[in-house]
Amino acid sequence: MTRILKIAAAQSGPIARTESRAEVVDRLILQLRAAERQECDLVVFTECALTAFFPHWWIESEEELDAWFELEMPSHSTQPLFDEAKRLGIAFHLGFAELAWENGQKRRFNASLLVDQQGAVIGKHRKIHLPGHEDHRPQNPFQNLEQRYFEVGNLGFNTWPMLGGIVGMCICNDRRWPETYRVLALGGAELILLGYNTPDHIPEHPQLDRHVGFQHQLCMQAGAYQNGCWVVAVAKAGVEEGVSQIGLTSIIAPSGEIVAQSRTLADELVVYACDLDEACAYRELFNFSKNRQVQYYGPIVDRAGIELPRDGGVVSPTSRKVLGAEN
Ligand code: CDT
Repeated sequence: MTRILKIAAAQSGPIARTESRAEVVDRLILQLRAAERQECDLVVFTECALTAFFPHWWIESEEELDAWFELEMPSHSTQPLFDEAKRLGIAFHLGFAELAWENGQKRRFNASLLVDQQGAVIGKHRKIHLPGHEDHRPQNPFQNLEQRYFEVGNLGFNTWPMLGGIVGMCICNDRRWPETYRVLALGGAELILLGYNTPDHIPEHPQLDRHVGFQHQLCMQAGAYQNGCWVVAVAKAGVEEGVSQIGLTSIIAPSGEIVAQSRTLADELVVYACDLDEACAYRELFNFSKNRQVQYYGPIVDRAGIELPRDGGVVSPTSRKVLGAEN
């Protein structure tokens, strides 16, 4: 039995601040239908796919902030997307800002859902690596206030059986951390889905701007190869409310090769028939259970920061400062 999944990475162009959920859902439904015409099994939408990316703005009013979040999923305005996907028999991935009540407490997460071909929600991820800052930086051309508006996800990195394979999710900045891919791969992930909003300018480090596209690809290509899995990464692209974001929506094979990529900064479907069994050779070569030497990996989970060597000479004060060491 072949395990070839036809996947549509549904890149989103900019969403205006004034665009309603219903208008955005109409755009997503058009992409679903285009994917169905190409006989796709799965459509992957981006991070916070239902609105403009509001963490780029300083928002003080709690009421105004709440309005950017979804209180339920599906909701009145997103139900048509779920209905249409079910009617077409297409599974999908959708990123959204989640407002949850847990133990009587209001909580905000940057989340994504996995919905099967029957329209049932089978998985949820809450973004774990939140980029940006909490403080107001009005001197910057735009901000990234994810650390102010979202909590660190409390669900971990999970995987789910779907469409004959094992699927994992992460969100945007999660893709830059090798731990993400390895934990998902240890959960059996053969296919990792993610959406992202990545500006092409880093206000605090403009000297890095020329690497933004390269580093976006680098981390995912390495993650795919080192963990023997497919990665499907979907952008919110183009100039949104004055913030210019990269496109480069990519489908990456377990070889680490980018096999399909977007060519525009607008709504665009990137389609590829992904053979999940292409991962077999890499899984066999690395053979985790035989060759991983977990007795030497302790520091990865025992501590977050850097511990300097105690033997063999004096650590320079510059190294100490640059590394932000804990000892
Ligand atoms: N949304 C999100 O996580 N964006 C961040 C911006 C970081 S700037 C290099 C990202 O990792 O793409």
